[in-house]
Amino acid sequence: QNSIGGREACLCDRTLEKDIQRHMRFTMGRDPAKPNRHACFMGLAYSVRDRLMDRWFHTQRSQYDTLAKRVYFLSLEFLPGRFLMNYLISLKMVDEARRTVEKMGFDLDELEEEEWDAGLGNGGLGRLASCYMDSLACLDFPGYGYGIRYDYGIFHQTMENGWQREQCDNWARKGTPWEIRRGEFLIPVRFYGHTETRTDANGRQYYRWVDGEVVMAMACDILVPGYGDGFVTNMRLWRAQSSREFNLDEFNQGDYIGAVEAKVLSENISGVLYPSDEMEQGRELRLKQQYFFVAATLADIMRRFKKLNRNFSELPDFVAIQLNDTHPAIAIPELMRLLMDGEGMAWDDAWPVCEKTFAYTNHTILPEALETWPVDLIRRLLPRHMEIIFEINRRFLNEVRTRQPSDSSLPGRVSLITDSGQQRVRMSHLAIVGSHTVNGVAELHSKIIREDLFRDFDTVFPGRLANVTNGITPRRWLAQANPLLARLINETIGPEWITDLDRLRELEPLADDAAFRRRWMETKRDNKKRLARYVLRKIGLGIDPDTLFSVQVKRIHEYKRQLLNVLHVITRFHRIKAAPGLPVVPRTTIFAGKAAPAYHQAKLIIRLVNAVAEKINNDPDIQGKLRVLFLPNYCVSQAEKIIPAADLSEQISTAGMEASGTGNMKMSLNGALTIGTLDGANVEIMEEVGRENIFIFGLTAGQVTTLRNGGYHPGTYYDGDAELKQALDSISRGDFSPEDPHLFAPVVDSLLHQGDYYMLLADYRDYLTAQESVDNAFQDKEEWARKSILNTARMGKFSSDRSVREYADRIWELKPLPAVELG
Ligand code: DL6
Repeated sequence: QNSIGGREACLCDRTLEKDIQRHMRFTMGRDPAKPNRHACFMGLAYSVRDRLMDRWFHTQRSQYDTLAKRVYFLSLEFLPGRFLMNYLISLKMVDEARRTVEKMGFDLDELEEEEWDAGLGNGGLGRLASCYMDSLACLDFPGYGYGIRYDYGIFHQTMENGWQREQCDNWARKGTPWEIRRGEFLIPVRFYGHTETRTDANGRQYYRWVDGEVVMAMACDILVPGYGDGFVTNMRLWRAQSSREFNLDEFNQGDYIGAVEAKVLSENISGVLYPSDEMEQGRELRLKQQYFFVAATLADIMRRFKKLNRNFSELPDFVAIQLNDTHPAIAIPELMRLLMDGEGMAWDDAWPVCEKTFAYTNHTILPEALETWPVDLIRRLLPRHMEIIFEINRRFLNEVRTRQPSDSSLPGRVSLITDSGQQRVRMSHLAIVGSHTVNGVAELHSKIIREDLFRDFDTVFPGRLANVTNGITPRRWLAQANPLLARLINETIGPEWITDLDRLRELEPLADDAAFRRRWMETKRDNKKRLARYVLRKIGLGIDPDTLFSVQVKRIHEYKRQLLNVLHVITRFHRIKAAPGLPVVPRTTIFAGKAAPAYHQAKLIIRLVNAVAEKINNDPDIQGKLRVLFLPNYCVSQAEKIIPAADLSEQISTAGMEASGTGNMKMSLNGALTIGTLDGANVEIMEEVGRENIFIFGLTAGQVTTLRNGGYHPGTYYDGDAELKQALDSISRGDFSPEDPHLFAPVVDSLLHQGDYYMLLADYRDYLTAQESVDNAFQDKEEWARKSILNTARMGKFSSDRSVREYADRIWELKPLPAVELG
């Protein structure tokens, strides 16, 4: 029986097979007598989606009927990956679907591969947003996600001669069965133009934003189901549409092509996701994207609120808006504009409404990733918003001067506008001033925010800066990605962990049970075999599941220090070459991740990984002892294959730089042991799993600062460490690029001659020592299995359910609203 939460009005007497065939015939226009794999996938996808529709209507209706407060999660990025398995798991329909498609001649795992990932995000920030959507739905919290329905998601990465190449990710080219396009539901969004003052009937002056160009935002909805109940929430993504089919003036003057071009140009707004995980300083289109989705979203929220017939001062009782980083921060002046210019509120009444409605999450302290926009650009694109931002700043700085008269430089430090050189708006300051709560994403990160990055705001707004440690959804990152381990756990302690991850603690005693340890490690080995088959298929390289799989998968960035891992690999290589007869613990070192297309140093690091892999994998002395590989096109569905197979999770960023990390949580949940610095959420992972079950090395965040301030000299480490010198010299000499010996000179230069900002050389020796501890631990199979089980058992804290509950209690003041059983 595929129905949960009651009978489905639209499906009461249908079987899944009949539904698939009906969709093949009537939705896909395919002859069900000659089904192909894609048609079967689409038929299954539509049939599964059908089963959520009534639950969705029902969830929406009950929220509306009870006047529930809702949270609106605004994010320029969501990274859901694939939907099919997620829907099947939440409907508890996996077995039924498998049997049904088998009967029709297909294999469910192969059908799953038909689906193109929805890669509408760059990495951690977007994936976190998707985990939070899953938890909102599973915990029955009334809420919506809002974002952009990009035509092209994060680029498809291929390798050409070891270099990253980017290809367009036309993810919805074959049609996507998951989205419901609301072609009739369009919201106008204005750009450019100018403001005017007018006077109303009572003689009061008000502002109007007029002229310019109007683009329409079309709603595309994607359902987000809870787990095993009737709750289904919504992710509403906006797509740009031209406001008119043709510009009639140009058309009538005979410029048909010009008219069509203008139409196409305005639709570019939702064309492509910016592929950098940092900010796009100067790009007008990026700012347009931000305002486009914010304006459409707030119009939608206001439309819904107005149906309640309440006073606008009550908005925060019904609406909480979470800003996922500063990308949607323009929502603050937009809400002020709507309340004042649209609804006639006075500033003093509108501002507290804004402050009580918004909360902001900071996801990075890297200076280059903190958004600022030129005042001139905002003024041209959004003239009314620039006026409002100036007024917010004027009032805020007056308050600051009154409250802290003795600190004359404080206003300059906290101002929303930079005044050195070109004036720019600091979006983080705007977001802090306009929100009631600002949170970091791990304890250490939030401490750095409070004590360093935003310390002035901690004085100006005591108590505003908070922490909510990130989390990951156990549905995708264990139940879906690792069905073998999930089955073993279910058989052992039951399935309650899926919605209550703390229940994994019940596995702890089993760490001492030899039979269980054996089954645990057999499961890991099966997952490693599955990954080995995938690697062979993708890059033609054979890897041995009995070696230690060390995994570093994440965006390629200097602060994440993939290069430190490479230096370690090169040293291992040199050691084996120097003493080929000595026994070693055989390893497979796996890298994957995308570099921002304009980030040349990161792309050179990918090239280096490939070059090192080429040399090592082809050296006869090294066979069976060390393998290195770079898997192209890291994405959610690939992560689902890699993570369950990891023995060792490499989380080796410079301390103080990784806000949280979430790959660290995913791997530990899947029984990998972490080698890491005391950075981001690694600190809390260590606290949970126990210092003896993790390999910690390197400088602490405090030591990094002290060393940097006291004068850091990478050359001393180079001169004082023969193995480090040998590794760097071998790169400089061209050992890994004999055809172009200077190819990697910029990599070595960054360490030896440009200050080694990320302090790889300072951490190198300690990292190598920690890797030796890993080797020793891995040789003791029983002990390793114990540690692996304890890692999984102690990951309860890192469920996104816990994170979302904290947001709901402490920030949104939101109560769950379970959907009533369908009758
Ligand atoms: O909070 C999600 C994720 C963290 O886990 C990572 O540590 C952090 O690097 C990432 N931040 C970004 C930065 N983007 N912006 N702005 O992706 O957020």
